[in-house]
This record gives sequence, C-alpha cells and structure tokens, in this order.
Amino acid sequence: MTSVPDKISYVARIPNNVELSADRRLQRALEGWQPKFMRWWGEMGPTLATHDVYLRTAVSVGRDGWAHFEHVPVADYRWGIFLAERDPGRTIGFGEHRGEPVWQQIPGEYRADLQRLIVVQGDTEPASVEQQRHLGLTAPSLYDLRNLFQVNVEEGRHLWAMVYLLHGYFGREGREEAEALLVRNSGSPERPRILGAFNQETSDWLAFYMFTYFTDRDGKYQLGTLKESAFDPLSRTCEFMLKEEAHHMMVGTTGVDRVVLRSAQLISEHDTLDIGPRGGVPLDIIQKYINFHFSVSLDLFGSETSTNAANYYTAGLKGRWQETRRHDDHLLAGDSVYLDTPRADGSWGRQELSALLALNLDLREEYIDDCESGIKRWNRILAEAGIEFRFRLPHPGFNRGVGVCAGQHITPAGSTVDAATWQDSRQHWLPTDVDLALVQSLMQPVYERGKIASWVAPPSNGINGKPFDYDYVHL
Ligand code: BYC
Ligand code: FE
Ligand code: FE
Repeated sequence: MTSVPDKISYVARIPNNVELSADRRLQRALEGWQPKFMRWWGEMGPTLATHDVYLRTAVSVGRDGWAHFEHVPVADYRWGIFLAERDPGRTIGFGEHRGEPVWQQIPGEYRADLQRLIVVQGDTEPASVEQQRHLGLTAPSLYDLRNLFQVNVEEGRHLWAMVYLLHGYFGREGREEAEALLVRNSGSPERPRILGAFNQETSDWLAFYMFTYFTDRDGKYQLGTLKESAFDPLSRTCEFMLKEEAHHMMVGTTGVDRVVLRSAQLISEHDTLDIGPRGGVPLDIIQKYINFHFSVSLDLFGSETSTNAANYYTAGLKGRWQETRRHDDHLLAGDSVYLDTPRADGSWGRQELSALLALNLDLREEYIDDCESGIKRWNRILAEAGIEFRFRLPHPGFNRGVGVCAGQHITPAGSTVDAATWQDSRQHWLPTDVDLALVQSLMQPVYERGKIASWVAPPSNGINGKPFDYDYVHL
C-alpha cells in the first residue's frame, strides 16, 4: 500500500503527486505563490530569449518513466511537486529517536530547526538560477545551451520542493519564508542570498562547469543527509531531487572533461602551453578555477565543529551521508575524530573532537573524496595526450572563509605563510582579472546546429540518445 500515486497529475495547475487537490487550503496557498514564482522567473531567470528547448520533465516518479523529453518554451515548463514514493515501514535511522516510525508531521520542538534547514536549502536553488542568468548569451553550442536551461528549470523545481514543505508544514511563518525566497537575490547588497558561494555571478562557461561540478556536488551531499531525515516528506522530496541532481553532476563532470580535452588538443597541435591566443583555456587557469570553486564550495559545509550539526543529528533531522550503510551505533555519543588545525607558528596540530560535533567535517570528507575522482579523470586526459601538467585539489585550508582555517593564510599545498606572501602569490593560485578577461574573450556564442566554440570539445554523447547536432534549442 502506498499513499502516493506514482503518476503525476498534469491536469492540475500545479503538477504534483501529493494529492494536492485533496487539501484545498494548501492548494490555494501554492496557487497564490505560483504567479510570484513566474514573475521572479521572468525577472531573474535566463536572459536569452528562446522559442523552445528540448527539456526533460518528470511524468512519474517510479524507477523508469519519470523522464520524458520534448521541445517546450522554457516558461511553459511544468514546475511541480514530486516526492519519491513513500515507504510505509520506514523508521528513523539515527539519533535519539532511532527505530521509531518516521514523522509525517513535525514535532513542535524541532520546528524551528527544520524550518531553518529547509530555508537554507531552498535559498540556494533560485540563487543558482540568478547566478547563471546571463550564460545563455555566450553558450558554446546548442547542446550546452539546452543543458543550462535544464539545470535552471530543475533548480527552479527544487525551489518548489522546499516551498511545498514550507507551505504544507510551517503555517504562516512558512508562507512568509516562501515569499522571502523570491525577495533575496544573488549578489544583492541589501538582501543577499544566505550562503556565500551563492552571491557570486557565474560569469563564464568554465565557471558554470566548475560550479556544477563542485557546488552542485555540495548540493548532492547536503540533500543526501536530508534524505536521511526523520521528517518523511523532507526525506522523500530530497530523494527525488537527487535524481535530477545526477544530470547537474554530469554537466559539470563532462563539461570540465571537454575543456581539458580541447586544451590538450590545442597544446599538442601548437606545441605550447600558451594556448590563450589559439582559442583555448590554458591549464594553469583551469587549475585556478578548480582552486576557487573547490575552496568556496568547502565553505558550504559550515564549521568543522558545529553544535548545530550535532543537535540536528541527535534530533534525527539531518543524518550522515549513507547513514544506513554505516556500521556504528548511529548515536555517536562516545566516538571521537581528529581535526587538523593551523597553529599560530604556522605548523599543523591535531585536535581530538567528539564525532558528534564533527559531522560537518565528516560530510566534507566524503565530498572531498568524490571531488578527487574528477581530478583523476582530468589528469587521465592530460596523460593520454602526453602532457606532463597535473591538476590537484588545493589543501582544504586554502582560501577559506568559514571554519578553523578562515582568516589564515594557507597555500594550496597546505603551508601557512604570512599575509603579504599570500597576497603576493594569490595571482598564481586564484583567477586574476587578466585570467577572467581571457576566458571571457573566448566566450563567443555558437548557436548553429552541430557547431561548437573553439575552447571546448563536443560531448561524446548527446541527450536522450540524440546526436550532438540535434536541434536542442530553437532560438
Ligand atoms: N555562509 O554550525 P555552523 C545546493 C553560519 S547546495 C554563511 O558551522 P551549520 C545547490 C551558520 O548559519 C546545498 N553563513 O553551521 C547547489 C551559523 O549561523 P548561526 C545547500 C554560514 O549550521 C548548486 C554559523 O555560521 N543546502 O543545494 O552546522 C545549485 C555557524 O554555523 C555558512 C544546505 O546547505 C556559509 N557558508 O552548517 C543549487 C543544507 N556556513 O546559526 C543548489 C542545509 C555556516 O550561528 N543547511 N554559516 O546564526 C545546513 O545544513 C547548514 O545550515 C549548513 C551550515 C551546512 C549550511
Ligand atoms: Fe538543486
Ligand atoms: Fe543542482
């Protein structure tokens, strides 16, 4: 017995699989928010006008069949509310309520914390659309343009997912928070987005691939921990969001692959690393982009020691990555871990910490391991081209604004230097204005079917079995 229809109702104004029509108050509240979302999309969404785009839409949430592709005008995308199927026997997997049935309603004492987690999560989704809004103007191919819009509409849908929870479970305060999600804007001096990484413009396509590799990947890990939540509607909505997230990971991973491959081709062809004048992105600039996007994304995990994270865990609100596959007591009360901390004299010390307080660190380490797989792939491309250059992730203390290394002057290799040395070397570690201008100069739009910009290789596969030269977008 499942209480959720697998098929999604598209007859309704708001497509959903949560039987919205059975809850008239909620339906009205969401129908009141819908035009505000559409106004926000019109004002803050993609600036490139298109006729239609070959997009994927969910038609059912089951194992197969949730993905359906067709050309649709972007503004006609059916944003809706889709939760993964309910497991009627699901119990809480960790914390002091372990083994009890999961919650369909929110216990009063956890309301504020859950609301905060949902608001923070919800805030990032529209922020990323805002950050990426001008990228359509410089897309390297119709294939890439289509992927950008796919990511954008899905981030818009992720906003819907969080707004559904706010409207459905948090009363008037939830409705106010849902409004505020459309009022804060990325980079706004008065009303910025909540988390730092979401206030920077994604100003070129290399930054977009890096963002979808490193920052969407933080999203994957954060959603993975919320999927473990005792609050079942949050768990189910995150489970479905993770299916969409897989495409964002693919865009980032293969996007950087294709830049590295093209750079490698140009290096071999012209027998020089200085490929900027030949229409490619030099490898040292790619490395600087890695340094920037990785370090900024690490800040999204919060401090290494966090009483917030400990409280969320004990309460059952936010678990660990793959909580159910871990073999321990799922309470962590007596466990400890070690944290490397920079000392005043520039050396590193080890601090013993309660595992419960170090949950942000635990998640961050899972994330870093995953990021390493990208570095391996990109280095393999260089090795196959016979190029000696190798990429590497910077030390987790490099360029940090949050946590034990915030305000320290740590090099990508992990040594502490004085402020002046760090400032002098910054140009070798992070993109400079000159680097950004060079990348920007390569960003010439290519909207012709089957054609691609000079600085990136075509993908090895198209979308949904279609070839690269398919008409993914009609302008
Ligand atoms: N910026 O105990 P601490 C995604 C604040 S991405 C600004 O260390 P906690 C996506 C913190 O609020 C995933 N402030 O932190 C990707 C706290 O303030 P208060 C988004 C920050 O709470 C691409 C204080 O510092 N989802 O989906 O353990 C495209 C001490 O904090 C920051 C989530 O983040 C920061 N970076 O952890 C589209 C999941 N970090 O309370 C979408 C939900 C910390 O002292 N959020 N602070 O005033 C959370 O789980 C947690 O709030 C955080 C922070 C992991 C973000
Ligand atoms: Fe998202
Ligand atoms: Fe995403």
